[in-house]
Amino acid sequence: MLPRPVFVAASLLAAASRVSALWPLPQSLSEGSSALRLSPGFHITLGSSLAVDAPFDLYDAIGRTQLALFTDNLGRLVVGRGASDVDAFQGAAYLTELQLSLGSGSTVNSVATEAQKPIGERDEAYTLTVPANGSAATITATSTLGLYRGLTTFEQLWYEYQGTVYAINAPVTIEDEPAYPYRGLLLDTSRNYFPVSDILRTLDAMSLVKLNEFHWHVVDSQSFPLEIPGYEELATYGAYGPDMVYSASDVQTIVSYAGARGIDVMVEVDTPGHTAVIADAHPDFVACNQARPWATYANEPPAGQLRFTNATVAAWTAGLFSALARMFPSRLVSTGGDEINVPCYDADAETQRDLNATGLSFNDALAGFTSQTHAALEAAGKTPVVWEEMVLDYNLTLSNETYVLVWISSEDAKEVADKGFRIIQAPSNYFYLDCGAGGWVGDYPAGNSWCEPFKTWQYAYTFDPLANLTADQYPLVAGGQHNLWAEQSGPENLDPIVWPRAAASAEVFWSGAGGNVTAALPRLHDVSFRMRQRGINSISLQPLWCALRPDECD
Ligand code: CP6
Repeated sequence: MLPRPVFVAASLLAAASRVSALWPLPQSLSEGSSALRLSPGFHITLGSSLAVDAPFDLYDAIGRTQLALFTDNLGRLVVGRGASDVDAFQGAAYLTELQLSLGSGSTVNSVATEAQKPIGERDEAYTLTVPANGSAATITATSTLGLYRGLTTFEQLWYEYQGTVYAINAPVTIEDEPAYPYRGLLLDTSRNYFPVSDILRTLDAMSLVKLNEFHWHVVDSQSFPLEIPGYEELATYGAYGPDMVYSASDVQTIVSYAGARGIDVMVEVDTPGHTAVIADAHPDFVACNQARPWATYANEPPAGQLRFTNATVAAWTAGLFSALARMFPSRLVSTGGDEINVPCYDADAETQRDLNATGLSFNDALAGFTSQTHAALEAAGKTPVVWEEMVLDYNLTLSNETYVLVWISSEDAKEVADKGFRIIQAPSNYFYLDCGAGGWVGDYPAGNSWCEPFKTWQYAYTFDPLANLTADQYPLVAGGQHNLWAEQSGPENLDPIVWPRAAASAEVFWSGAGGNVTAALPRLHDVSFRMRQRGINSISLQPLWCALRPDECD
């Protein structure tokens, strides 16, 4: 007998009936039990501090919010699809105005400019009030980014039933800011290509749950779909095809679409491993290019890694990072550094000749290469980001400003913190979204795959960002991210494999903790339904029957 699936208990739904389905949960929330209707003439206004010079992307966000409120058509799921609320909202007051204002003395920047600030300087705090009597609702903040986050929360207060858009929890007061400044999602666009429209839709979904960093793992060993000014040959020879390239103008589209939604774009060119594709344009730059058996020289086919011991290669790579730095306004750029295959370099006569000629150890040569690429980034005003092996396996002396992505295991954060580095939590045992098909050529040995166990949203939701750290190390944790490696993903399964699972880390890192999955589930249903209303194919987590008849679905 298979175990019977467990759906939401009616008692829990009843208990949750007056709780708004906000996601992520705000730091502080007070709500009443009065109904409020959104007036058909509802409009969003700007307080005096913004009236003169509100940035275009804030106007744009206001327009999107106004539209979404009347077009999302989200029936109330937490207490059924609205029918039980009808009595409440008959005769309720109408809300006609939401006023946005910035605190006095705040600088008026675009939302994008605020979102692209260094980690720790991003001001996402806001206060939202919705009176019960129909007088104006307010969002106040000290940055346009805070106002933008407030708009996102405001949208989540409203439901629709038979043409009436209503809330049932007025008056509402929310004071909110993120627990962690970095809340990301990694997308790998090398193993399989994703059209720009898929990336834009992913950015929409991210912003609905207040994620603020798109970690774009744009290239890898399999394909090089990025056109970099001065380095165009990489995409010319390395993309899967001419129609599978992100042009410089595509990058601008993605960066500004993200910025307008409060999201920074951190690009990664993984080095010196994961670079086989560079051989298509520069065969001399790559060791053990497509060597076989590939499993000896790489974790996935094809084998091939940059000859980092070669001075020409190192200078060329530093130049590539300088060019990359000019394409992206973010202060963060990742130089990668994961999964270096040492047998590949051991077998490469050129690398061995370089090491002999310079007298450098493997680690010292790698340190020299990395300091050259990092110096190029620092000269461009960027802060480098690396995968954990750079500091744990190779013990490179990097600037303490460097952010280290912990991925192999959540257990490794402690060691990174002990070395004094700042941490981005991206552990495979909680936050890896890949593996839809349960096995591919890269699973070696077959059946012993990283796909197991499947990482449920429930498990991700129990992640403790501060586990094993001492209190004085807590400030080193910048935040964290879900990751979609795309060996088994493409446009066809992008949304369902990411959403709503990635909402779990969004709440962990905004609210500071996840934890109780049973209490979270009704809110996550709303996340998923709202995403679908916006064209994101977020999956169902229970039969619709349970949403229609919550009292009977236990
Ligand atoms: N590609 C790159 C990958 C992975 C990493 N880097 C990866 C490794 C192990 C698992 C999943 C993905 N496919 N460039 C590791 C950061 Cl389980």
